[in-house]
Amino acid sequence: MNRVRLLTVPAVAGAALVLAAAPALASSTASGSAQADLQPVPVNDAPGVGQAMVEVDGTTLSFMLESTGLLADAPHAAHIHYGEDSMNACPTADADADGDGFLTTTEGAPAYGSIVVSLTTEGDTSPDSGLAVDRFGVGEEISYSRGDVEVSADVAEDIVSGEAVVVVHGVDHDGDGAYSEGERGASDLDPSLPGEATDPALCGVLQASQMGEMPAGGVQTGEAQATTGGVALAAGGAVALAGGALLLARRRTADQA
Ligand SMILES: [Cu+2]
Repeated sequence: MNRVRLLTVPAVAGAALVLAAAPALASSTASGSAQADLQPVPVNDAPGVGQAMVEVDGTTLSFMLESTGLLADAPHAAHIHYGEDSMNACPTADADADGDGFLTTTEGAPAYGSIVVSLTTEGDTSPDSGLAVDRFGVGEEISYSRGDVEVSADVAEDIVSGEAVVVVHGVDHDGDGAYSEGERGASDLDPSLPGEATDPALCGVLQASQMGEMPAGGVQTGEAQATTGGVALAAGGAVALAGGALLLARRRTADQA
């Protein structure tokens, strides 16, 4: 990389070039894509898996969310979480601080932070819609996407930098086929809802793909960087394909069970 930088110094030495490159760099800082492999949250052990993909273009975001195996006929709230002081990670079993055998959304917050985007199927996507249970995916097989989600520049940056986390909620702890208070009790987020409706089921860190780190002005820095960009693109494509195949394989297993 040092060698590349040395080679490009003469290219950006001209003031005109620097001025021309500035707007392109500014608009590309929060652009890129990220994907999350959604796995069951420890302790809650919901029987499901999923995948999320997010594309960021400035402050506009598009996303795709898929999950399979969660409680049938029940809404599954889903969000992008982030916290400045959080671990930017999914919780481990230690997060069940009180050891009651239920890992609540609040207990997971030190790992993944709070809601920054509500991944609703329509309408508002702000944290205000975090529990808008009539606007999330429903049931065992969930798959939807949106392309018109406006976020702040900070949130866009957090996603592109690979620090945001996708969480899908709703766990039928007692296996009675519905969200019920039972032993789990009321939700820590909204006492009018059973805790089962809001407990985190699936979680995955939104890993930024190399593809998103290729600056729009990269062409000006010469052939060396263009080659690197090509390799990164190929790698990103392979990851996406592998993720899709994995999900399909799991789905088949679930169908057979
Ligand atoms: Cu959430």
